[in-house]
Amino acid sequence: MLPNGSRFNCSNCHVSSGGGGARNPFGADVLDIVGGSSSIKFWSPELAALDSDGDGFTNGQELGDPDGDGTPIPGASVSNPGSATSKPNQFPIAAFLLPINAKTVVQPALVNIEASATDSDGTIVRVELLLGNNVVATVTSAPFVFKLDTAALTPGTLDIGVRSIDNRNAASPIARLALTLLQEVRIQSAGVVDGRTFELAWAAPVGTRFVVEASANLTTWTQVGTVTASAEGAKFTEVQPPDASPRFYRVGLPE
Ligand SMILES: [Ca+2]
Ligand SMILES: [Ca+2]
Repeated sequence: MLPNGSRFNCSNCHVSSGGGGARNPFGADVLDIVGGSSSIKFWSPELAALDSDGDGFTNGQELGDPDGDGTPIPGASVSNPGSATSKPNQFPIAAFLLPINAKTVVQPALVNIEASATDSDGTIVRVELLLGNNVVATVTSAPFVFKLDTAALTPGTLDIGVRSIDNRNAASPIARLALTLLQEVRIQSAGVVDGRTFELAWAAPVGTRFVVEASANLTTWTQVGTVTASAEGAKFTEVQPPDASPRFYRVGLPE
């Protein structure tokens, strides 16, 4: 006669879990409204709108049918409408602890991701890392830190999510962020093209910005230019002084 009534059975209306005898506050309201018979269908929007036990949640919220139409919300948290100590589970929340180390990363980078998770009426039992809708990693205690290995992922936009699960197995909404994953930079050509101009070319998505650095000793690096990739790819050129000594170049993303 009640939505999700089997969760608490006789205890929905009676002090004794075996039924009969004294009524709890919800049972008293049932008695007021329908005269007390549990053999007729007595659940109603009127009964759903009351907070019989005074715990701050309506009877409808407690039984997972807020509007009282008799059709409960699938998966809703169910608590006892006649006991002020039994309350609907509050959903946990989860969020990214920003900033993560970059918005754009190059394979095979490890991306550090940390999440925060709280549950106002219980405890967090795990936090999940999602790629799209797939759970790819789980951490069961704080700090909720993940290292996302990008080596085997497909370059493009990564849809990264985190969600938490509480001690009553309720899942938070998923917090999401987008991360751009670029394929590892592969130099396509490097050399002096006209006797004095050094030219370096590599493939990259249009619009991607790179920093080019040079070093004489592979220890100390100096930025020598920035490049934004066009439809033809990315190209860096630098005119060498006549007495230039050999030096190394490297390409990366801006800090
Ligand atoms: Ca209650
Ligand atoms: Ca909770």
